[in-house]
Amino acid sequence: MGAIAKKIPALELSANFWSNLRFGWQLLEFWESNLERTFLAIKPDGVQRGLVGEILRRFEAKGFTLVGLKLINVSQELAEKHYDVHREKPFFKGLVDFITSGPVAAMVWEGDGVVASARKIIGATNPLTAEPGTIRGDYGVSIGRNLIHGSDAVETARSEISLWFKEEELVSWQPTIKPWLYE
Ligand code: IDP
Ligand code: MG
Repeated sequence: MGAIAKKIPALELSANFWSNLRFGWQLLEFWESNLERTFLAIKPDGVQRGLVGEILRRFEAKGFTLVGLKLINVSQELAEKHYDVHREKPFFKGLVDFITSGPVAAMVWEGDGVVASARKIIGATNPLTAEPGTIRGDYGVSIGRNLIHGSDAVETARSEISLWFKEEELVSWQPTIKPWLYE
């Protein structure tokens, strides 16, 4: 192939062409399905309290697919961008101080309807009013220590994923149990 490709430059492009085509096809499949991705982050209280495993387990057990995961110290800049919609709120400074105070487990999860479903699994913003059975309802007692962030809409998810993750940090894969999860 190499020798022939040297003689015919057009063929040299072809390996790239097929790989681009495959990537494009996967993208198209993702678009056409109801597959969504959401951004979740276990805040410093969740990490400090040793709840990373328990929280991951809930989303795994539900049937969602983990496509991105990293433990990071959040910079001031990232924190302020992430919470930009709350910039004018009285709790903004406390929120940014808290999210930058210790490690955060940042994740991207994939699945049909995962954005809204993850918000249900997480529960209401105030853990005292969050339903038992939800993460905040089961493990929290105060609004400023509510353990986990979850994107509130598909559009928000898209921008939060690109804010927190580089494209190459996300892994597309096909869970072999899929036929047992989806009709
Ligand atoms: P959400 O996390 O349920 O989407 P948002 O209204 O987007 O809730 O608020 C972002 C975060 O800001 C909350 O998760 C919570 O940690 C914090 N927060 C919201 N409201 C208050 C408040 O009244 N006092 C202190 N912190 C708050
Ligand atoms: Mg929010």
